[in-house]
This record gives sequence, structure tokens and C-alpha cells, in this order.
Amino acid sequence: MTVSAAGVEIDGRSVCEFGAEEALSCLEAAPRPAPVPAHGDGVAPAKIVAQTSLPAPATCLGPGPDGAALFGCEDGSFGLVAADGEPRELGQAEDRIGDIACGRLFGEERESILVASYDATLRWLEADGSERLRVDLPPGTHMPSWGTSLCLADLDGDGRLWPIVGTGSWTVHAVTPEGGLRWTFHTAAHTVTDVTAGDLNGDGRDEIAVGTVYYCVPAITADGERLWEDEDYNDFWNAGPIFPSVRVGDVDGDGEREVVTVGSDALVHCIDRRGVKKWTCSIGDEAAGLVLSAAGIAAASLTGDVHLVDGVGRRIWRTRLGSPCRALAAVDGGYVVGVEDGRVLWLDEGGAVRADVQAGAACRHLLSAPGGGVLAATADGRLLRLEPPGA
Ligand SMILES: [Ca+2]
Ligand SMILES: [Ca+2]
Repeated sequence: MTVSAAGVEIDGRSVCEFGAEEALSCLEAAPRPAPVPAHGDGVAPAKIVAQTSLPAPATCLGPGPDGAALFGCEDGSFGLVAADGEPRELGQAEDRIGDIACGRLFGEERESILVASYDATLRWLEADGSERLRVDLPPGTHMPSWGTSLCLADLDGDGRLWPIVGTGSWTVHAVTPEGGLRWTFHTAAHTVTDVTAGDLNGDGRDEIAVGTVYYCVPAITADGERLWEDEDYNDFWNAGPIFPSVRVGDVDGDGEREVVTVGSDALVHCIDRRGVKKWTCSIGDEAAGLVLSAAGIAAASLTGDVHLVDGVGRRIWRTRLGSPCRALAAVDGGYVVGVEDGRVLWLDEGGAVRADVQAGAACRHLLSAPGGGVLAATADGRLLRLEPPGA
């Protein structure tokens, strides 16, 4: 066990991170945490290239058709913004947008847009925004059927992508081309926060990993059955209640994909394809973002730190930003982070802050934009296009 000013490690894995206000005073010989980088310490100014007001604060951003970006808002409006273009509203749901996605569904030539709303609908739009189909998400027995989360999954291993929607009413649905349901998976009393597709068991068909608000990270087979039969509920009980995001990738390079999530216990959890916990790593507080990339597993915390963790749970670096993180996205050569005091910061793959800009309000969602820029949605309902120096 190693105790330092940064936290406690056992066998090289972080089990407890001290926050910015919690550095131990009795460890004067230990290295002090790195200071928060200030503008001017090699941090170049980024630019606000364009900004506009959305109908309401955004709840989600996502890649759209033909290089455009998609947005969904708290008031149920949704739309797209073309590269260097103005946002264009495509429609209006009756309640907030839970998630928005784009892809070539069922092997079609053209891309489609999917919009999941808390009004218990899934909208399927053509790339031009015209509505093609609307699916009423079936009511649950206790909770409303909010459409909270979306992903696309190759359920048959033939390259054709199916829409997968997670709901508030403890269900995940696979939607057919006619707007019916191929299957419905019941999470057993766990409202869904996130769904992510990936071939976990290596049979060429995608499974679905699911984040929930209540002590559970299930995985679903391509046929809608439970993939993990042996979930360690005691472990999830310690880690929960909320798992806001799940990611799938072979993070340790052993040829098998893992599910990576962060829990209310302030730990990054790595779960193998059989549902067995491989490791955990502390990030010191609840997570505001989780990104898998070639450099490692990046997680931003409400403490105001960004952590990069390797595939076996050892910390590579930790960068203090001095304000609670609210959004994290991968960009070419590193990461971009939005923090509560309104700054948006670019970090390189080594964790050094290279550029920043003041967005004027806390940034809630970030999306890498074509051409090196970033789209940022702020808490006060603006959408900004930002560019680091040299972009
Ligand atoms: Ca599979
Ligand atoms: Ca692996």
C-alpha cells in the first residue's frame, strides 16, 4: 500500500483519491499535487468561432448525417447544425430529449436520425429531418417510459444496424424496421441511463451493455436475453446506485472486450465479458464523463480532475482543473473538458492543458466537430463552436 498526497494505492491501483481540498498535511515529504494550470502557463487561448441560442439548454449532442451534428433540448426540441452552419430545428417532442443518434439503419444507403424523448416516443427521421416513423414506447408498470438512451447494434452479425432504446420503465427495446419491437429486455426495476453495443462474446453479433440508476450493470445478448447470469449484486450494491455511462472496448489488449463504467462509489469499474469484475480505480468523486481511446480510459470527475487510467486499472496521469468537470470528449491528440466555471480546456494525451477558452457558462455537453473544432452546449442554452489555436 502506498499513501501519498494524491491518494492511496494498493498494488499500483488507486483505491482512494484525495480531492483538491483534501490533500494530507502530514505527508510533507510526498510530492504535492500539481497546481491548477493558469492561463499563460503555456496554455494558449482557444477561439469562440460561432455561437447561437438553442430553444432551451441542450440535453444531448451527437454526430449527425453528412458531417452535421445533432442536438436535443430540455424543452423537447431537436435539430442539427451543419459544419459551419446555423442550427436548424427539425422537430419538437412533448418532453425533454433523452438521446439522439445517427446511422445507416438496417443496411440502408442513407443515414437516418433517431430521437428518444421523455414523452415515451422514439422518432425515426430521414437525413433531411422529415419524420419517417414514430414508435410509442410501451408503458411500464411503475415508471414512465422515458426514452433515455440510444445506440445502434449489429444484432445478426450481417452489418445491418438495429436501433436500441433504453427507457425509464426498466426496459431496453430492439426496434424493427416497421417500428415494432424485436425484443424487450427487462432490467428488473432499474431505469436505464445508457446503452452501448459491442461484440462481447466474440460470436460476431453485438451485445448491449446497460447503465442504470439502481445498482445494476446488465448486459443483453443479441436475442434480448440476459448475457450475464452471475452478476455480483453485492458488488454492484457497493458501487451503486447510479452508473451514468457504460463503454465497451478491449481496454487491456487481451483480445476480449470489457465493459467499463463509473459508479456512485467514485470508481471506474472494468467488467469482463462474463460479468466478472476485473478491477476498479478511484477517481475521487462521481464522474462527469468517460471516454475510451487508444491512450487509455479517461474519466472526468466532479472534483475537477481528469484521470487517464490504463487497461488494468493503473493511473497514467491526473490533471487538476480547479472547477467541477461537467463534460468530456475525445479530440484528435487528446481530450476536451468543460468545467463548471465556464472554461473549456484542451488536454493533450499526456494530460497537459494546452488551450482554454471561457464559454461564459458551464458547458454541459461537448462534441468533436469536423475540422478540429468542438461543439459545446452550455447550461444557459447556447451552442458554441470552439477552435483550439492552429485549428
Ligand atoms: Ca456477440
Ligand atoms: Ca480485454
